[in-house]
Amino acid sequence: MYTQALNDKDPSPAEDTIEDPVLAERFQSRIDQELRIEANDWMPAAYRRTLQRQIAQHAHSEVIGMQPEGNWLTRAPTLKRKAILLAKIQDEAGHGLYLYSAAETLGISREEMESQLLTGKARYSSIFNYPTLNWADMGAIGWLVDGAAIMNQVPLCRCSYGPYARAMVRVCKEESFHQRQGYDIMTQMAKGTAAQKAMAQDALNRTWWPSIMMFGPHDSDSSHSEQSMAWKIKRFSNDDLRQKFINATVPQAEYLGLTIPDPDLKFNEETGNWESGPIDWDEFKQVLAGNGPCNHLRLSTRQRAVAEGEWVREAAAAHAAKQSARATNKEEAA
Ligand code: FAQ
Repeated sequence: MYTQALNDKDPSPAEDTIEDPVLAERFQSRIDQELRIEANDWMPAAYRRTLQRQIAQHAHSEVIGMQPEGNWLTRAPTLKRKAILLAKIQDEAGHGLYLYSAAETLGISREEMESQLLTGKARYSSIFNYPTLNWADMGAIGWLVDGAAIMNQVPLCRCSYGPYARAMVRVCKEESFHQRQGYDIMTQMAKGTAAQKAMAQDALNRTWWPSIMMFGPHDSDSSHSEQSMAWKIKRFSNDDLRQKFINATVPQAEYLGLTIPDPDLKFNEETGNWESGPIDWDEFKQVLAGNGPCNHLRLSTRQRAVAEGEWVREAAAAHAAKQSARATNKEEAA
């Protein structure tokens, strides 16, 4: 058993900075055989760091990602839409929690990850630094943002790291519901009055390019892809996933009678791909550098929420301590 053999030699995550070539070879062979790596298995320090970074970034995205939609909760057009949107946002919070838990199995604490987010050290998905200006944005987020997230995350269910892969199974099921609810909003609006259709088109115009950027830089500029693919953390490259997303989405826009805001978009008969026009990577870089339209708002809102929730966490901890002391007293008295 590889797991046992690896663990016998190096049971402690702290020791994995010593890169024993035999262990490294066995580790890669395990991956090549499509065997999962589990929390207690030996792993190269760089594999651990890559996963800590990616899973934490993913968790932060789910948590920060609640804000653009939360903005419309009080203004949902019907009670039914409000209930659906609320459930969706709560799902995103849940995804953040599974993902923080998955990252914790790699030896990083929730507090450390939170501190990295609150101090601006950690990244979260660029898409959440854009504003939500009309109700149709709720449709566009579900359709495009959750749609892009599913395209990226279904392969993560086969990620080589077990706790991440398993967390992704439920996340993907829920994202699938999110995508459908978004497309349902878009359908209603695109097939509604002229004003509603214009709102749907406006939401598509603003959300399209940021959604395309969610997949990350072109493969040629992606610093982590090659290694992450060799480790089977990533199963497809950024560009491959982006292309799959565009191919899936163009017919959906056509069905809605909406126009994708890309004058250069064209179908290549030979490859069967919808080829996009040039992506504005300067905009992407600006957003990653903290200069997107809502970076400051998203971070300050999160910082405020954490500060204002301090008393709740203190009260919960005090209550738990009281319950535990009572249980101990009862045991001693018995
Ligand atoms: N935004 O070498 P690569 C969701 C960074 S969840 C910000 O290609 P990698 C659900 C990257 O970190 C959405 N930063 O990196 C929802 C790296 O920075 P570093 C989140 C980005 O990791 C829906 C640098 O650029 N999903 O939407 C972005 O191999 C609705 C070089 O890039 C995940 O996190 C970006 N878009 O590939 C919630 C999925 N792209 O560390 C609420 C898991 C790249 O060198 C409402 N993550 N960067 O400073 C992944 O699959 C990967 O991490 C990628 C990036 C594909 C995002």
